Amino acid sequence: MSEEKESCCVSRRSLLGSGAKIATLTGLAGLGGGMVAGLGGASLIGEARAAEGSADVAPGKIDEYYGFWSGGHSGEVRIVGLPSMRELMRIPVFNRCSATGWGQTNESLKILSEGLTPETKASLAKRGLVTFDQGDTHHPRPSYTDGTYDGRYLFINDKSNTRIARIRLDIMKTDKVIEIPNSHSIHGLRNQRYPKTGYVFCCGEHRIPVPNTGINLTNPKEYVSIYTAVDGDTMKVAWQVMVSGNLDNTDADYAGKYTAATCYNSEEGVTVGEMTASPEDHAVIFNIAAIEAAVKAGKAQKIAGVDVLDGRKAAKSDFTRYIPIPNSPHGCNASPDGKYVMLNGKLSPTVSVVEWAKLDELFAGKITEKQCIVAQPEIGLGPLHTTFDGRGNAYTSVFLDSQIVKWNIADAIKQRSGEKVNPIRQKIDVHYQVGHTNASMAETKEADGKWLVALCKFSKDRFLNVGPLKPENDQLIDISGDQMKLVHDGATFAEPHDAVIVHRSKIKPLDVYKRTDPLFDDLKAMAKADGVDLEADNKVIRDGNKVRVYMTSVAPAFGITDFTVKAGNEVTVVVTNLDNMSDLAHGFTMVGHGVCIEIGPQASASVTFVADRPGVHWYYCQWFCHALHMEMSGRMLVEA
Ligand code: RUQ
Ligand code: CUA
Repeated sequence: MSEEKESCCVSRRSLLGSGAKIATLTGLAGLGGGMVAGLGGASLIGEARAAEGSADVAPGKIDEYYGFWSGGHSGEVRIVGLPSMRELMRIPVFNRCSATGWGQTNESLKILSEGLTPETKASLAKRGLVTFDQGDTHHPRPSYTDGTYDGRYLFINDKSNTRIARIRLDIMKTDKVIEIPNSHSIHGLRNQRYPKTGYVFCCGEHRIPVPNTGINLTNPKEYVSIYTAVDGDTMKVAWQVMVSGNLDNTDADYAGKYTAATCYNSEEGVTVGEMTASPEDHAVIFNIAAIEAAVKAGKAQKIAGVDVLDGRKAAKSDFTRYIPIPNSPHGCNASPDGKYVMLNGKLSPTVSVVEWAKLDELFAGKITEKQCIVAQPEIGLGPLHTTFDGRGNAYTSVFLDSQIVKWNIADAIKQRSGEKVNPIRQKIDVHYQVGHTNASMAETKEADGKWLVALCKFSKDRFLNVGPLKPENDQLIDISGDQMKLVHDGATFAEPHDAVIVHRSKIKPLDVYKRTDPLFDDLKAMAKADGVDLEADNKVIRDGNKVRVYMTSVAPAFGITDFTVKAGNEVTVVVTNLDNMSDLAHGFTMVGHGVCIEIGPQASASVTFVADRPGVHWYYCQWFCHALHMEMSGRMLVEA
């Protein structure tokens, strides 16, 4: 496709191919520059045969869509190409990654620790930790400008430790992680669509006493759940609203005025029996301008340094409304025409359709909450999430029936007003117990109705038996025609809850890092204080018990091939990868020290450890970078 870039630097493949001829240590340094520019790249680029309705992307062809998959309790995000469903990359977020050193490099540890609350920091410190090494991701969502993806960021929640993270889409790496104070277990996450993101809306699911400092332990009636708006640019909490019931999922409109969130447990119980006793729960509607005005007017209390408003049912606030819907709703999905939000029934076989435009009248006191519901079609057993094709149809995942149900929104509205029409268009079996579903570009005003994924919780007999723990099954469905067609089964590991499908024209990742990236600012400052030029010098700085080793890497050699320290020294190794070509990552692994980090092309990274064992310890590059990759190594000599 014409918009695809041609790599201006040599590809890893052509480098390796020509490696035998040029693999002399002396001749290699020159490869870092533009000497062999123009080789490779272009022939690898082609177009997926998606237009034919085939999910077959031939070898050497590339996909039309990026899929961003949550990794569930693996704590990561995965990039999947569509329609091939090939897993392209994993982005470590809340997890500790052995391959890249995420959670081990000084740079990642700073990102993972700086946004934690003082209480969490103190608690971790007692265990000798600076951060958690685990997370439970559910809802990856890219940033928007004017109702469509702008390619800046992807945000994701960690339900297990009440955090959210931001991933930079230019380098596909996590750059910010914050814990949400006053809240407990962030589940639903969606972004402001208009004018831009803007706010990242986060649902604190479980109800707790606020502040959660030991008060009201046994008095659940005093617990609250908290809806948080984070400023996606600064990654600071903008405001919070206390809510009745357990917040589940949320979504924003296309006008920047309202968000909605589904809540279960309006009973405010603590056991399953108590939580499901009432046939009715609710969705909460948040009026953004009214919330901002209330904060400005000083109506919020400051708790943990954050403005917290009381939007609970009994408070009868002018910025929240409670729309009654059947028991235990789950998914909350805004339609790409900007008109509706679908509240998925879960325990009820229905989806309740709320019209955003009615909310003006609701807040003006002209209509009731129930009058905002314009349709309530019966979909099947266990409707969880709904997605869209941009042609007026909705697709709802039904967990108990193991189906994706296609239905027409306009017909569902007609049916509600008494007309004899059947909004259901087709039901297709999926395998099995589907959770989330999402279609290509469906969460933008550019929904294009080509592909849909059904993220099934069970795979049972669909794959080779791999033991008692089975993979999930992410299925691809072609929705471009009248009838949905199942075209692919994809085994995945624990546990993609949700995924978004983004056209490749929306994202422009880099091939190599920019040396001006703020990511390297700390290392540059440290090097400067040590009188070291990060991009040129290979130097060992001794500072009392601390040793800082600055080295460059150019395939296939480190700039320092041996350094000597004293047993007990705290060693910081800083590696700057001077190779300036696509796909030429190096690594730094220190044998016997649990150290293994990635250094991408033109990146710097550092790791700190104690060298407490006298002897010879080899370090090596673990990223296969060259015909002489095995030789890319050096020795740390530790004196007794
Ligand atoms: S939500 S299906 Cu987080 Cu449905 Cu998992
Ligand atoms: Cu550098 Cu392998």
